[in-house]
Amino acid sequence: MPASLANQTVLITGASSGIGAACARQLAPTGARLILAARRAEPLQALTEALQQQHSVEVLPLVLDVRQAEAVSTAIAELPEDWRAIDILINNAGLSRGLDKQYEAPLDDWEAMIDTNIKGLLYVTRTVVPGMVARHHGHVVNVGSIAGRQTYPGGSVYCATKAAVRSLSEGLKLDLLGTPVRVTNIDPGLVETEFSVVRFGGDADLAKGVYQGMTPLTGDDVADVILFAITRPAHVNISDLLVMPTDQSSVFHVHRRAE
Ligand code: NDP
Ligand code: 8X3
Repeated sequence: MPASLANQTVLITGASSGIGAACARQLAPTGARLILAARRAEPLQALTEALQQQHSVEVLPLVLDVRQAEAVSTAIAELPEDWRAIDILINNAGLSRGLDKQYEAPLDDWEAMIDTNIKGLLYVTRTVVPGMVARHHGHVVNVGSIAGRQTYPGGSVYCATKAAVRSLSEGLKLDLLGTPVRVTNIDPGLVETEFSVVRFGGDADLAKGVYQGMTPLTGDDVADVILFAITRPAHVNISDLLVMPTDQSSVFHVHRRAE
């Protein structure tokens, strides 16, 4: 039987769109209390209001750039007192920038991906997990990618950041052994969100082409799996999950129908 999420405080990073927003929508009817973090205030506010109208859910929007170590620790330390005991952390904020060759890519793109996907995830983890250990209760979900398991041309730095997420999940689970705090790593294949629009600097046509002729996952498909992982009984740790579209079997194998 799924464990109840009632009164569990859940921090979702990258909640302003895609997988993070889908997690928020699916968690809203469960009785969980939601802290929705991202850099853009407007979509966070819109989601907060929509969820509050549709469900009797407590939601706290938190404008936060996970790349800023000090801002992360201050933001968590300064949460209203009854929001500070975070039970579930969904480390989902992340991005890719460009598809340039490793020997040609703009350095700024590397900095953005490494600072967000690796260092940002670490800053949030470092801030939140000590409280979980002290309270003998908690669950960390890290969103990696199939790109962390297989490298594709032009993707080497993004892929490396997601391989790092995988190592960090493994390392956190090892370091938490002997505590009841759980760690789940989830690696999705192609998911149609704002991800490719961000990767291609706002070029929506280029982004659309990534999913052309195939049926990608949706943010909701991934949120579904995350909800499964966080509702297992306390003695069950779903450590590692790969979730792929039926139309995709590896980063190199995507079945596309003529349109
Ligand atoms: P989206 O672009 O739709 O969402 C990314 C989220 O991350 C946004 O809410 C964005 O919010 C947030 N974000 C980015 N940078 C920062 C930052 N510095 N501080 C705080 N929040 C930030 O893409 P997805 O939903 O697809 O991506 C979510 C995660 O899933 C990422 O880690 C991605 O790598 C991973 N993933 C995606 C796949 C895909 O095919 N889409 C497949 C496998 C994994 P804002 O801009 O408001 O800060
Ligand atoms: C996102 C999936 O294959 O576009 O992590 O890198 S992929």
